[in-house]
Amino acid sequence: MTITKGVDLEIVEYLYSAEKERREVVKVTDRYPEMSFADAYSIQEKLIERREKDGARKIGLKLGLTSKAKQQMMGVHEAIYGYLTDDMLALEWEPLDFTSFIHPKAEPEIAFFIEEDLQGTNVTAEDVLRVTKFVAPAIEIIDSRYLNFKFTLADVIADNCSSSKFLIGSKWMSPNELDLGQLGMVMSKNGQVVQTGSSAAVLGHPATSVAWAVNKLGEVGKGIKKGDVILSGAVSEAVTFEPNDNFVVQFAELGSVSFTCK
Ligand code: OOG
Repeated sequence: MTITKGVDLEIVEYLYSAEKERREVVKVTDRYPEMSFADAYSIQEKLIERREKDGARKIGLKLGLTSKAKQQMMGVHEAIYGYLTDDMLALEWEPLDFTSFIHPKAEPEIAFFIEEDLQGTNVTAEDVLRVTKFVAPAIEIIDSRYLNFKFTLADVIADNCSSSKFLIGSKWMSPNELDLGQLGMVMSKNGQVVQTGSSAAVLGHPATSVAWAVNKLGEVGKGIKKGDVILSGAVSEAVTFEPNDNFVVQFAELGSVSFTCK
């Protein structure tokens, strides 16, 4: 670790206040270029603890940079993970308030509902599917706290991987009932198709993505828990939105999920 004790908590307050005050801020590595991935994950943990102090509850995980396209864009070879808290859950029938964001983007995702604790460093996609009760269509709203949505990998990890809100569609299915590795997806904005993709974009199979996160957590003696919801990573590029925009994400077999922003 290269970031000293005390400085980590300053960075936590810096990012937390940017989120609360809906302000873009200069990225952390501009000031602390030495911030390592280990530092960044440790800051992320403390940022979540800070949210918990304010009443938020950890309810699961999210994956990021799970597509080859996005990894190439960032010049990295690894995915990243962050945490979901209960206050991030948004509802399809309640318009999102644009003023609660900085510069939000929407991305299509597949959510996993976990029914058994799972921990280890050799966990496979099959293990993940065995402990998954349901999968459901989801939308993640990402809203990086950094200026112009620009950051290094360490910056985005510290910023809880740009997490902001997420929505879950109403069709929940057992992963055994569908071909989860090859689900077609169409995302529309105000009735126009803006992204198409396949669940295969998520590290070849969304369960592989979840297994990657479990193994990564396993390295630090952690795992996923019964009751967790996990967003397995974007199926396509993220798309920006403005007040009055409406999004629908439609998955083959798995149904749809939508939101409107006011
Ligand atoms: C990082 C998080 C992206 C995903 O699924 O790739 C993400 C970013 O802000 O691009 O959640």
